[in-house]
This record gives sequence, C-alpha cells and structure tokens, in this order.
Amino acid sequence: MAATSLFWPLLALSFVNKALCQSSVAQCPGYKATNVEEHSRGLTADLTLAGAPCNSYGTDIESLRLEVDYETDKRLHVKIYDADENVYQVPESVFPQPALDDKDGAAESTPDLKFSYEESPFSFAVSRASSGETLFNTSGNNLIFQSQYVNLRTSLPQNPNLYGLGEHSDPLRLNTTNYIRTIWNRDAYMIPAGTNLYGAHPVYLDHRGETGTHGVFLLNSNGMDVKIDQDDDGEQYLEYNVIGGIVDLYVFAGPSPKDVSAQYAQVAGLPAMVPYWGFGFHQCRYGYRDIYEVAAVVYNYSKANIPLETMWTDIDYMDHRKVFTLDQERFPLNTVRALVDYLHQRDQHYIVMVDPAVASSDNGAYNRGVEKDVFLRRQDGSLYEGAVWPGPTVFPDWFDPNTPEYWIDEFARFFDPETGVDIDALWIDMNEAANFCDWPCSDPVAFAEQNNLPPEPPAARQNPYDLPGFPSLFQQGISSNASNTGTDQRRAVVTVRQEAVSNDNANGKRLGLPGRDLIDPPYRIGNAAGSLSNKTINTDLIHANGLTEYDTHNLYGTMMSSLSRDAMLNRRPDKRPLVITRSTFAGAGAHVAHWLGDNVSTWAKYRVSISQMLAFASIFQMPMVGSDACGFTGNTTEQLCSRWAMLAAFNPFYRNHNEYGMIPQEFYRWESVAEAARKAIGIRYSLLDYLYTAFYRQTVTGEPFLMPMFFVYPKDARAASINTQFFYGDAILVSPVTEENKTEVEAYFPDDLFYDWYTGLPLRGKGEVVTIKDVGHADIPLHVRGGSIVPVRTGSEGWNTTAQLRKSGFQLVVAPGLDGKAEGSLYLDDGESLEQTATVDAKFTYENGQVSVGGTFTREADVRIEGVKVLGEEVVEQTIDLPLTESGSVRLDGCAA
Ligand code: MIG
Repeated sequence: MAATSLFWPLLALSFVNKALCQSSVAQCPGYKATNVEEHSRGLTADLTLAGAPCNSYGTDIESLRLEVDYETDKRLHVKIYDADENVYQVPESVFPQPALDDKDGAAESTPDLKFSYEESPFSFAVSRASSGETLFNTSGNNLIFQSQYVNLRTSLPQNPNLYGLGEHSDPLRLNTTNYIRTIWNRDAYMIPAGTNLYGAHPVYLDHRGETGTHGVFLLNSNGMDVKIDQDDDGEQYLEYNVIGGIVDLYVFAGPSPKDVSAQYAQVAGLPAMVPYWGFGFHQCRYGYRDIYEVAAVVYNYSKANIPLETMWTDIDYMDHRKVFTLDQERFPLNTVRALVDYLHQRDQHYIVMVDPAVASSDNGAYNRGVEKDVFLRRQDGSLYEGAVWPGPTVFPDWFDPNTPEYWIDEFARFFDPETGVDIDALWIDMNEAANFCDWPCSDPVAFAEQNNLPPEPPAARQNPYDLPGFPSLFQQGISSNASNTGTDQRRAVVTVRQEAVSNDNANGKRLGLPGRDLIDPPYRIGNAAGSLSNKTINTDLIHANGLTEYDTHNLYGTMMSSLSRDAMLNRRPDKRPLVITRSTFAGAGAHVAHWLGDNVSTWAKYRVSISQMLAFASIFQMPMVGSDACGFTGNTTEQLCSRWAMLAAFNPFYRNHNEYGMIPQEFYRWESVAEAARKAIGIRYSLLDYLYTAFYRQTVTGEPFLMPMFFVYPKDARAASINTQFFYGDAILVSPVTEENKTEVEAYFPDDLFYDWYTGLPLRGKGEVVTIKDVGHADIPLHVRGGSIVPVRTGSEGWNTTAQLRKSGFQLVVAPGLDGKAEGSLYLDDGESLEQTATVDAKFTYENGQVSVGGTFTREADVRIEGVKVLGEEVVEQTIDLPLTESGSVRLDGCAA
C-alpha cells in the first residue's frame, strides 16, 4: 500500500471547526472617519478607533487610512490599512495590482458603482449608480481591525446566488445558511466537502438575475473564514473573518457574469496561453513501477488505438523521492532519454512531477541550495526541516533573492535537453506547502523513520516487456548505468522575478506587526488540518525579506509555480510553458494551470468535478483546469471510468490519473471504457480548435468560455443553480449522466433553440427540464446553441496526436438561432510560440443561406474550410471550399436568394 494512506484518515477525523464554537464577536467600538478628502476619482480619509479597544483577537489598531478609487467605470477599489503601514500587505511582486496612470484623470467618465459612507461609526456601501441598488453594505456592523483579526460584514439580499470563494468542493452555488468557507491552502487528500482545499481565491460573484451580477475580491493572503448566514433577525450577510493583513477590496460592476469575470481578470491578470498540444489527452498514474511500465502504457494506448498525447511520470522516477534525481535502477537516465526521444519522434510529450521540498541529505540540489542559502530557517537561524516523501526535507524560500537563480539552475541541470530529462511541461505537487509532520515537527528524522519515509521502491526489473517499435534499449535491456545528471554544463541565463523582491516594501515596511502569535492566533480559522502549522511549514518562519510564513502561506504554491514557469522558459525561451500546479493563489492563472488534486473514484466526486472546474475557469481565471479522470484514490469501476472518460474530455485539461495501489484505470483496461475514450477524444479533437479559439480569447479579453449555465442565460432564474450541466464555449451545452446505473439525464434547457450534436435535430428549449433517454455508457449528451457556428476538424483518420489533427481541414457546423442567423470564430497560430507573428483570426456569419468568412489573416493557413453543415429538421451538408487566407462567402445550394 501507498505510504499516503498512513496519514490521511486520521486527518479527516481530527477536523473540528473551532471557529464554529466561538461566540460571535462582541460589538467593538468601530471607527470614526475624519479628514475626508474627495478627489475627482475617489476619496481618502482617516479612520480613528471610536472608543475603548475591545481587543477581541489581538489588539485594535487605533489609526487607519481609507482610500477609495473609482479605478475604471466598472471597478471600485476600497482600501483600509493601518496608518503606519506596518501591517502586512500582499506584495506586488506576487500580485501586481493594476497600475493607474493618473488617479485624478478621466473625470469625464461616469462610474457604474457608487461609494457612500457614514462617518461615525464608520461604515460604507457600494451601489449601482444607475439603479441605486445596494451591492455591498457594512452598516450596522462595526469594522474590526486588529493585529490578528479583521472583521468586515456586508448585508445581502435574501437567498443570494453566490459563487466562488475557492478552493472548495462544495456546490457551485454556495450554501447561504450557516456556511463557512475557510481559505487556507492545504494538502487536502480526498478533497472533502466543507473544508479548505489547495488554493486561495477570495473572490465571489453575487448574481441577481434581472438586476445584474457583480463581483467582490478581497486581496488578502491571510487565513480566513468567510461566513455566510442570516443573523438573528433573519438578515442575510457575508462576513470576512481574516487573521491578518488589510481590507483591500475590489468591487466589479458587471453587469453580466461574463463582465464580472473579465473585470476580475483586469486585476488578477489575464490567463496564460497554453500550447495547443496541452489540450491533447494525458495519461498519468502514481505507482508506475519503472520506465518499462511507463513505456508499456504508451505502447498499449497505441495498440488500443486511443490517441495519447502526453505520458506522465509521478514521483516514482526519483531516487528515493528526492527532487532533481533519477532512480538509477528503475528509471536509468539512458532509458528515460530513450523513451522521451521515442515520444518526441512521434509528436508525443513527456511530463514529470516536481515537489518543492528538497531532501536534506547529501545530494546535489540540497548542497547547492545550502551553498546559496535559499532554504527557510527557523527564527533561531537553524535550517527548518519537515518530512515529506524523501524523509527529512528543507523548503526553498521563494522570497529569498537567491532562489530564482538556484531554482532555474536546478531545472537547467536536471531537465537539460542534451544530457537530462527533456520534459515538455511540468507538474507541481505538494506546494501548499505540504509536510507530513505535524507542528512543531521537532524531530523530522524520527518521524520519517516511524512512517517509513522514503518507502522502499519495488524490486528492480530488467526489460520485462517486449514492445515492438520501441528503442533498442527496451529490447535489449539496460546496457550501461549512465550517471545521473548534475554536472555543470548549463548555467541559468534568466532570472526573471528576482528584481521585484527587494522592492516589496519600498513604500512602508508592511512586514507584518511584531509581537503576534504566529502559531496559534487568538481567532482560529476552520482549517481542516487543525492548527495553522499542521501539515505544512511552520507559520512562525520568517522569509529572507522579513515577511512571515503566517502572512504568506497562501502564496507559497503560486510563487513556486511562477518561478518554475520561468525555469521552463529558460530551457525553451520561445515556447509557451505549461505548468500544472496543485496550490494556487488569486492571479496564478496568469502564469500557470491547475489540476484539482486528490479526488476519489466516486460518483459524488465525479459530479463535483464539474463545479470545481467551472469555478476555476469562469470565476478564478484559471481556465486550464481539470480533475483526475476516473478518480484518483479508491478503486474506480468500469462504468464510472467510461462516464468520466467522456466528462473529462470536456475539461480543458484532460488527464487520467490514479493513485498508488489502486486498480489500473488506463482507458484501454476495459473495452467499454476504451470505446468511450475513443469516442470522447474524437469529439474533443474535432472541437479542439473551437476550444483553442475560445481559450485564446479569454487570454486576451478575460471573457470566460467554460461556463455555468447562468453565464449564458443570466436572466433565467432556474439557470442559477444548475451545476452539472455547463457550457463548453458558448456554443456547446454539455449534459453528462451524473448517476450510477442511469442512462438518462434530466437536462434543463433555457428558452432558446438547441440542436442535438449527434443528429443535428432541433430542440426548442422552454425553460424546462427534458429527460434525455438512452444515453449509453459511451455517450454524452451535447447540444449546440442556436446562433452559433462551430468550426470542426473533419475526418478522424490518423488523429493519434494533435500534430496530426492540425493537418485536417474544417467543416463549419451552423446552428441557426431563433432569428435564423448564426456566428462563430476561429483562431489559428503555430500552437506553441510565446510570441505569435502570424495568425488567422476568422469570423464566420450565416444569414439567408449564405456563409461568410471575414477577419484578419496574417498566417498562411495550410488547411481550408471544406464543408458546411446546417443543423435543423433537415440537416444539410455541403462541400464548400473556402481558404483561410482571405474574406469570402458562399451561398449554399438550394437556398433562396
Ligand atoms: O502525498 O506524488 O495530488 O496527484 O499522485 C501524495 C504522489 C503526493 C499527491 C498528488 C497526487 C500524486 C501524489 N501526491
């Protein structure tokens, strides 16, 4: 059995939500606003404690500053911080806030949001300028701003539609009664509902249907409980209970859900574009015994005729699970290189995992890190040690100015294309950071011994497989035991993020107040791991730049993955990196992508994978996201795996991943699953350029493409709570089967025209649930929304890889809307370069039997539009020939002028 299982069940049981047991905060004196100064785009004021301090969770801070800025017509920024600026603020090096060229300028514009305030006790409200509707209102509850606690409460309408506040595995539409969303990054094995998971995204959408949707983002990296409930008078509220930092609040006016999302992207950053091949199908598992088993999986996929784009390897490749090493017996360098070459020759790709913790034993990465002094230290100056997979470990300090050079150099060495493991993308785990050893972890060596860390690897084997077509190494056994990489051939050339570190505190110290209890703060958030420092790095560590781990814990994973992106860029400076990380903070999508961690092979987790994906893609601006298909831990079943093979084909990131010790679940293991996978991958690939186009669009405008139904039908009240159907781009509605032994789906169709993807037949949605019947185990209901044109790659012959896929031409699938018209678009580029010089950005329209193409064409498209298919009672297919190099139009046969 995996060593994992030793730790986790205990953890789940020990979860006691301490915050729930605490009595509600006594009325504190609040603040009085003075020296209010209005300027053309906002105001500033002093806030002074309005009475005797109540010191409920730390000490009340006497003097605060208020800054309100109408940053754009759609965005209001409210910042409340200590006048001395000693309280920690999220550093700009990690989360750059939008620069405002001229805060006093732009006086002519008319903001959609209105800020108002009461002087004493101080409270504020935000309303819609056009209608006067109140969106956020803190009156009736005094602001509490203490050394280890900030409390800010807004009243809300009854039964509000709230979404976001991740990462969690609760329903997409959040519970509104007696509900606490704790945000504190955590290694959340089995992603239990109602607990804090791997990432911190303190942003929510408040969707009010007819009157519009707005968003609220609290830029704060401290641990927090967001409570959503009704008070004793039945008034609905949302309340932030944060154990540090400041109130740095952004309100986004919308008014549509898509608008809110795009407005949030202007603050959090537009998502990073990913390589085209990244949308191919990925196979992974924890527990592949050796390189032969990995190779056999590649071979078996091709034998089963299931397109495999990318093969992955988990920590199994490492020498006793030490990062930047290879297991000499099970993953010898020459065989790993042979497999990578083999994959590359076939336009396939290879990805491995990297963890942040570095084994504190005599090994290259450790010794070089010690030499550069980049590992976190305890306050007494000794190296801080935890215990993770390799046993006792140290942890890089991402705030140390030497760390970028160190980390980039480790990548350059180990992943050297000439002498090392030439990976194409990166998988990052355990960066919450995870630590198996509970606080205070005073004896990591003993802990590791007691818990069998690192576990003994399986017995080594020599060439156990006969794999036709594989490199000779695999046919003849390992001839030489090539030495590990780790010589000095390559030096890092870029250190991208380094410069910002020293500027973090240029305008004030903002290092965090001294004298706080950094281990056991007076307000205890509902961390499912118990104390703040449990199962992670001690929160009383001080980083090289003076910041505490207490304040910056939630940034650790994002800092590691952003720097790893830089390290990947250093290896391949012109290529878009693909970095899949477990832990994230708001804004991480601008650099990296996310998989949803250790789910379980159950129908419940299959269902919630939809909500999780939607939250990341449509709210948190991390659209490259997906769950482990067929489920990670626990044994999957044939039926669940075939359903999940299909559902996950509509996750932007599509990967089958499985835990050590569980039954194998590669798609070829069952004929029915293989059939489902072939079909799902076929549909996915035919739609890959549609996905790519929509994804690209989001990286430019922030407009999300993978959406809950209410994003597309914001005025439809019933759409607000649909969370198992979703839009895959705004043209395709996915309605998967969600229960075991069911071949039916109760699918909701808003008042609009839809067409069955498979038959092309129309379905007139009436704002009602429709039962879709006879959904076989290899089927997933898909409908095209009327009004759309979807470019579809034609023919599926030879689509073993996305490189082959890109040689196919297109058919335009036209789904006329209720007005008889339709439109769509297609974006093409070279699929991998960071900077694109030549692209196709085509727009399609359909009206009165005529299909037209317009747009900009700076790239010589090597394929053409070869056909058109108009959906309806009678589906009309016709061959046409439109090059993608210029505008043009075609009148379809049999259509009246
Ligand atoms: O303690 O690397 O979420 O995907 O297979 C578990 C082994 C460590 C957790 C990851 C999972 C991965 C596993 N890792």
